[in-house]
Parts: sequence; structure tokens; C-alpha cells
Amino acid sequence: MKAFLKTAVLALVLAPMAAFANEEVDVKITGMTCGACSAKVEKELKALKMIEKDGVKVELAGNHAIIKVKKNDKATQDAIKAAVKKAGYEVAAIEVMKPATEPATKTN
Ligand SMILES: [Cu+2]
Repeated sequence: MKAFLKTAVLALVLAPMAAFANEEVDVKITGMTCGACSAKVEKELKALKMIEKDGVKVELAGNHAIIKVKKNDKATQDAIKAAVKKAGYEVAAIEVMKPATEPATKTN
């Protein structure tokens, strides 16, 4: 009984943390026209501390960036917008992507 209780408490403590760890967000960016543009955006995004190392993938052709964030909240999204703006571009939208365990259903 005691062991069961410990497990239950541990699960309750860990569950909310897991929900916030390493979420992927899809950042729609407007204004990028060449490799130098996407490189600038990538550099600014990589400088953010709430983003995973090697967790930035800017796709020029798709006008977006896929970013792994340590904690996805309003402050993080504002920081992402500020970084893109600092590079000289605008964020059109930020979408939270489905966890990797679920198959992606987006087609665009
Ligand atoms: Cu350019």
C-alpha cells in the first residue's frame, strides 16, 4: 500500500512537468527571401535560453521555423517574436505542434 501511494504521488508530481518539457512550436515567419535571411533568424533564435541546443530548424521555403522549447508559455512566445523581429522579420503565427508520439496530421 505504501509503495503504491509513493508511485501515485510521484506520478502526480511528474505529470505536469512532462507536459511542458521540450514542446515543439511551429513559427510562421514573413519576409525571408534567401539563405542569409534564414541564417539570421536561426542565429537570433539559437541565442534564446529557453530553446534547446540544436533545437532550431529554419525552413526558408516553408517560411517557418520548427523550434524545440524547454518551456512553452507566453513569455517564451514573446521572446521568439522579439528574436525574429531583431533579425529583421515578422512572426505571423506560433502554433504548438503535437507531441512526437502522436502522428502529425498537418498537411501544408
Ligand atoms: Cu535574404
